[in-house]
Amino acid sequence: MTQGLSRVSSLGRSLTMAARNLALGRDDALPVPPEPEAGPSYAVDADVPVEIGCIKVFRAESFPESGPSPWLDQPDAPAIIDRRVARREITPKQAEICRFWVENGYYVARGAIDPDTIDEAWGAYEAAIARGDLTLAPEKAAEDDPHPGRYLNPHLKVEELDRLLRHPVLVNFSSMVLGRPAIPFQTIASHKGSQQSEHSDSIHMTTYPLGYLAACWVAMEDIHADSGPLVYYPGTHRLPYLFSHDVGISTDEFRERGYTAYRERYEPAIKREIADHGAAPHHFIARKGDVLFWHANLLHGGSARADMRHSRKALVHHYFAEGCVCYHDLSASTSAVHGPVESLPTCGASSPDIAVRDKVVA
Ligand SMILES: O=C(O)CCC(=O)C(=O)O
Ligand SMILES: [Fe+2]
Repeated sequence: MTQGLSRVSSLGRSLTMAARNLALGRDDALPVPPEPEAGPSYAVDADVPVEIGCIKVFRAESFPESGPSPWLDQPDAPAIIDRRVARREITPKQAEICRFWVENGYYVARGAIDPDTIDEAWGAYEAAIARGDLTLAPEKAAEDDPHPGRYLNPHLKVEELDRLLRHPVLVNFSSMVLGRPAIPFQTIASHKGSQQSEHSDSIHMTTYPLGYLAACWVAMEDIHADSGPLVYYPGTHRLPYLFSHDVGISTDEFRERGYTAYRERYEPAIKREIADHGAAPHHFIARKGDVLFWHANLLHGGSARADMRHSRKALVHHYFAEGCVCYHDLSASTSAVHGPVESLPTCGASSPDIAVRDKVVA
């Protein structure tokens, strides 16, 4: 085994633990979040080990093609699900959810978060804004847009949002579909529809091996159909991953032109993918407390706001799986999700070009 890589060999164990702990809906007992595994958490038991300290440019094209894929992405996932339910490692209800995930790459958990928790979290967010602890940019989508813009990682400033990010239902669901303990990474709070073009979160939050990211969108109020609901395309998680390199965005170009290059080439490429595959849009018309979970590669975005007056209050959460390498493909920088970047091993005398990623909106 190369330096910096330890075969945690935790897939089966973590999965069982996570699945056992999963609970959805108000009838289930509140589960205990899975304990993080011991050991160097940046390491990964990849089928093709890499000397992580020698990766100079954290780009998808710098990594070999490698498994293991998350258990629900494996070709025999349905059979694995059957075996696990037969062994009573997951309940029949969880098996049904997992089968749906395999096919569709998402799951809607209605009423997964109780209204008091939602109100407490959003109230604390608004209070922090009122106190001036955080300031929202206007991000006006039109002259008559009355709602403020999004805020990245408000959980770092608002304890109640941090608690929501770590809510057992969210963490345990994510752990179940990832097959490893889910590590909270990033939050985005929004008062209004993002109108963000369709994308896969994997270009913003990339893992080695691929697929070890899960996201969820929590409705913080009832969502109006004219507010620009989240739009997602069932089944698109099975399309090939598309990275910066695939659309000709070099690290130099991203440094110089930032998201302009992304808008010029990545977004149209994704729209073409959707059209070529005839993928059908679904809109998340949610009630307060409903949660949409999605796969690392499920295409989604913010639909057009038909009526600017409607707010669309939401919290998005992103989780990486423990044990994978996590980075931002566009800027080729690592994510410090598993501890300080400085703690990554270096390769002999080389000095990896590693920068802490500080601002990414997925
Ligand atoms: O809330 C939205 O409209 C999109 C959010 C999103 O794409 C994300 O957070 O990954
Ligand atoms: Fe996204």
